[in-house]
Amino acid sequence: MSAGARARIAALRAEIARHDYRYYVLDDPEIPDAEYDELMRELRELEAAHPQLVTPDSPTQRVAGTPSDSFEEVVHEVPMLSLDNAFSDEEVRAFDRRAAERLGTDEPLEYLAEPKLDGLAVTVIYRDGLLERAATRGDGFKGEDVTANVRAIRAFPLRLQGKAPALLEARGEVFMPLKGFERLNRAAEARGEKTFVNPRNAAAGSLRQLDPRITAARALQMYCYGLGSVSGWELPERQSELLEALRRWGLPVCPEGRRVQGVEGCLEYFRQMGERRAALAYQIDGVVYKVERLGYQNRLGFLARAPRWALAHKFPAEEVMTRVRAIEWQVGRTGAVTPVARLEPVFVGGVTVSNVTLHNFDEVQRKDVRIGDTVIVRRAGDVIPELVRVIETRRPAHTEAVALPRHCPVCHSEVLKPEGEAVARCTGGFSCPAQRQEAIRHFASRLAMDIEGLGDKVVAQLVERGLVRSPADLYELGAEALAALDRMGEKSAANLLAALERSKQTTLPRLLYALGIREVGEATALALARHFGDLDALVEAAHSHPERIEQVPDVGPVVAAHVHAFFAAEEHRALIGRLRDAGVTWAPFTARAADLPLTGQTFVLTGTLAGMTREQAQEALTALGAKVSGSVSKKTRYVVAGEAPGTKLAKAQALNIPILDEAGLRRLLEAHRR
Ligand code: 5U1
Repeated sequence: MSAGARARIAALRAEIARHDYRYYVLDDPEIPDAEYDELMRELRELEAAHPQLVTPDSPTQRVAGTPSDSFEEVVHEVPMLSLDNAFSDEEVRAFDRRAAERLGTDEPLEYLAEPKLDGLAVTVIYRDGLLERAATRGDGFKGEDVTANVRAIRAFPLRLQGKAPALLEARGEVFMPLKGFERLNRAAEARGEKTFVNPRNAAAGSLRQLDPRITAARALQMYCYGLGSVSGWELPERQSELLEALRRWGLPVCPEGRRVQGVEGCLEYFRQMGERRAALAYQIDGVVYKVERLGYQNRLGFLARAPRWALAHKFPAEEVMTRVRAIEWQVGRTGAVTPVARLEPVFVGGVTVSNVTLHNFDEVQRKDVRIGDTVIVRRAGDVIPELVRVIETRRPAHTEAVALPRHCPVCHSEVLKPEGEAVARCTGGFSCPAQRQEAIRHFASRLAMDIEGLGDKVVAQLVERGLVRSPADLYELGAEALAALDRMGEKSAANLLAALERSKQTTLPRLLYALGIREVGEATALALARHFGDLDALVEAAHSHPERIEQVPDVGPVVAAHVHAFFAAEEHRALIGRLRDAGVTWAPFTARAADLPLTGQTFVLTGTLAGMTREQAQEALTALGAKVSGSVSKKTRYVVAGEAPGTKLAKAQALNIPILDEAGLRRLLEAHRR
């Protein structure tokens, strides 16, 4: 093999990495695209001639392997928390006051202020300088493994520059600059394909691609703003120094970040960014302030799902005017009849809005929304759109106040609104096709029986054609009937039958949740399963000793009454019988320690939790396999801190152990419940 080829390959790789760095990190490209492409072509040819010289960090290896069928789940070692939001100067001042009080300082705090990018959060692990794994945020505790796609994005170096730590987990936002977004949509339009509604959706859609070649072809950028796990590197004293270090290792960091003094510095930065926002090459929805000193960040710790040392200050929600074309009523799984305003479509907050929920009849009356009204609609960032108010001066003549329908718009059964309740309900129960459809959708959903391939459109057809009236009917469907549905071929029908077959082996908590008992969500289903152990014991208690249901932790009289009523109904007992006959099985509920998600993890509890006793928290954790210990050590996985925490919190901060507050604990428990 020629030493010349080896040296040229090394030189080309270094040159290409340098151009990636100049383009993505410094935003200062040195050569035109055509020259860059020429370097890549030469490298590809040399590697083709000398395949033994190909290494995983070569830029030719960004897109490697074949498209996958799905994304693997990744558990985040350090949870990816979110940010608290502020919508006014006053909220920012309150945040700053709280931080200063907690720290016991009178000096103005220093902050690192930066734009809040409208993209999606990712975390990327570099081991010994090499890109090892990348994942999406997911629910903050578990995300999806998107390594193959992140490798395909040129903004991410495959190898860090200089002396990198043994382990570095960089966190940031992947986004699509506006030019790339417009180009992507123009190309989609030219091909007659669907366009993306906004750059954030385009970035998310491009990253969550099963084929990394598609990701590679999209103009994605990334800016890092923080860290997850790190080892082999002593953290600096300041947030700005941390970002500087990331940049030195070759990771892109937003160039707009500034150190600012005190809350006035923050607000001034916010005003400036507001003015510059339209001129930026990417979309932002606010700015983020972070306490600059990492020592202070540690002392402030976390509250709920967000750090106490950082705040997102959002730009005001966009408001637009439009007209109400109609007010329709939708019927949900439990018969709730919900008003929805159909609007003349308007573009607001980055999406086209043509419907908004009005929540319930009381809300319609309070806002006095009428057909034909001109209304103000608001949408901020990722928040669902809302109808703010009616402009009464623009109301056309002869409108009428909206009345609650007396009969269900779907099955024509009577609609009742109990005194004192906001929600009106269709009394049709399972005879109402809308309730039936929603009940079946719920039964099949991921956290319930998890029947893959039984999406909304399939369920709607099954109900409309009268093939399925009760969830038990699902298990009697044949391949022919399924294959005859719209957009369902033999292959999909066979897949759905296999998914139905797989779903028959389930767990008691899933089954209880799937039954759709009113007010019985996933957590209550788990509590009921844990308390009664098997379904017969629960049914027996519901019949003969309803008071026993109230003894289940977190179950009050209202939920207990719903459980009682559910199992008292003959049709529900028949449903359970039919499910059993169809071969649906669930083991009695016993915690098997070895299989549990938190096995091997030690938690320490300190302070008082508002919504649960220490015993309940301990029980919930141990049920998931965790150990709960009385003292903090290096081996502690999390410290759960309630109000008025003791010295354990300080010790955890000194040891850099992640701290969860009550909401964080709840989210962790939810994420791991099965
Ligand atoms: N710019 C920026 N965005 N952002 C989002 N910084 C930042 N920091 C975040 C998040 C969720 O979280 C850390 C403070 C934990």
